[in-house]
Parts: sequence; structure tokens; C-alpha cells
Amino acid sequence: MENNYKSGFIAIIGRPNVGKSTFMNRVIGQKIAIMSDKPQTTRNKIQGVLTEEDAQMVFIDTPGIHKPKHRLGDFMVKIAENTLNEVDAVIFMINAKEGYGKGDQYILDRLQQVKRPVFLVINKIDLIHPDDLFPLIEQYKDKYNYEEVIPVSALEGNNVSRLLDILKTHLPEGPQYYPADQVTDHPERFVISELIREKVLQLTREEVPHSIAVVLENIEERDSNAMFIQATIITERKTQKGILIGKQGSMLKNIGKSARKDIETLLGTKVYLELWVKVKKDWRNRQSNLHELGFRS
Ligand code: GDP
Ligand code: MG
Ligand code: K
Repeated sequence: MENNYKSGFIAIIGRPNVGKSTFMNRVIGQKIAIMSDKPQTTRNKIQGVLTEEDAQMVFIDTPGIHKPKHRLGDFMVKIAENTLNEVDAVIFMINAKEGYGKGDQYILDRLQQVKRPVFLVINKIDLIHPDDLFPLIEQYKDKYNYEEVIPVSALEGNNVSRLLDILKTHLPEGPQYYPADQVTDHPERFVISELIREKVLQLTREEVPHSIAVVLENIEERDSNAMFIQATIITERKTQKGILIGKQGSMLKNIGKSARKDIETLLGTKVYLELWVKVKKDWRNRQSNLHELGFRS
């Protein structure tokens, strides 16, 4: 199979004001596919999708990584930490001008648990003298084993395309999760499908590859305090369908049950979740399938 399309999810973490939003705006720019600034969704994850000829990068903001101040904070930290282990890469962004601080230590402690490649992105290099860069890098390198260290200026654009190229080489082959021009005002859709995907990967362990996709077919508010959600888990192989369904449907039931719990917490409402499994051979290659699969704007 000569499908070399790459795709993946990239979490961006860092203290407030290091330039995460600026970076996102620069990267996604007019190409923005998905962007949410709805207050109730900022605690969720999706920020933007960058679609290119050969790759799609889904950038995720994980605001919950800051030290929690209350119980909701705890929950957000948990979500954020789970996120960090589900994504394909993590950008740890720092402010070159401010340098190392307590907030960074907190994040670095969390990162010790993370098994995904972590890229140290030193932002705002336009504000420092080049001579100051090297000692800064050394200081941070002392504390963690990053995949790579990339200095950028999100504001002025220096080195940003290089960072994207580097990220791209680390992404796995995968489907184009979203049509290039998709604009949604419903980022919850994404978070929900990610939660389901997360459960699939957790519960099936290594038996099912990361290339599965979860497509939300329908979200409907049936009455004022319940959501009815239908989703399809798509796999490329029949044997995986068997694993996903399990003996007498037991696996699918477990996936549904634990995903439902998380979605209920996320949405703060009762949820009815209906899951299906479909085999789509070679579906990643067939663009037309994307529509059929329910990707829509
Ligand atoms: P966030 O809290 O991490 O999302 O940070 P923001 O993106 O909101 O940026 C915080 C401030 O830093 C804003 O005033 C930005 O204009 C500024 N900023 C972000 N990136 C850079 C940069 O590369 N250079 C400079 N000089 N300022 C930057
Ligand atoms: Mg921000
Ligand atoms: K790591």
C-alpha cells in the first residue's frame, strides 16, 4: 500500500502567555479548519487543524495542565494528562525571555509520565540576544529528554515552518481526519470522538492500531437533559472488528460504558451512547469515503 499520508494529534502545553494562541494563529492562519473560542469549550481540547497535501496536523490545547486550584481543576488535569498520552506528539512551549520557572517544573513533572515524543519549543526568540539562547537550551535539556529543541518566534514567524516539518516527520501514517475545508462550530464532536477512540485503545490494548477512526454520526438533544449520540468505530480489518465487538458484544459494551461516563462528565448531562463497528477496507485512501463516513461541516 503506498498511502503515505500522515496525520496526528499534537498537544501544546506551556505556562500562560508563552504564546500558544499566537502560535496556533500563525500556523493555522487562513487555513483554519476548526477553531473554537466558545468559553464552555476552552477547557476541551480542539483548537485547530492544519491540512496539507501530505499531512494533517490536529493541534490541541491542553489548558488543564496548570496546577489545579479546585476539584474541577483536578479533573481537567486528569483529562490533560490522558490527552498527553493519547496524542502523537507534545509541544512544550516556553518563553525565551522569561526563562525557567516554577510553572515549567510543574509541567516537566507531568511530562515524566508521558510516553509520547516531546518537543521543546522556545518561543519569542525575537526578544532575546542569540547568545542567550544556548544556555537556555542547556538549562531545559538538563531536566528532560526532548525529542528535539526548536527555537521560534510565533509572532514574527521565524522557524515556524521548520518546526512544522520536524513535527511532520514524527507523525504516523494515518487518515485525513477532517476535510481540508471543514469548519465546525461544534468542537465537542471532536472531543467526544476522541474520548471514544481513547477507550478503544485503552481497552483493546495493542490489539487494535491507532489508525482506527471514530465518526460521530449523530448528536441530538432528545429532551432538555439528555444527549443521544451515535458513533461508528471504523477499522480496516475484519479481525479487528471481531476484537472490537468482543464475545457477545462485551468489548463494545465496555468501550461504550466507559466512554459514556467521560462524555457525561464532559457535557454535564446524561448521555445515551450507541456504538457501531464498521470495516472499511483501505478507507484512508478513498477520499470519497470521507463524506460517506459522515465527515461533514
Ligand atoms: P498563551 O497564553 O500561551 O496562549 O499566549 P498568547 O499567544 O496569548 O501570547 C501572550 C503574549 O505574548 C501576547 O501579547 C503575544 O503577542 C505575545 N507573543 C506571543 N508569541 C510571541 C513571540 O514570538 N514574540 C513576541 N515578542 N511576543 C509574542
Ligand atoms: Mg492562549
Ligand atoms: K516522552
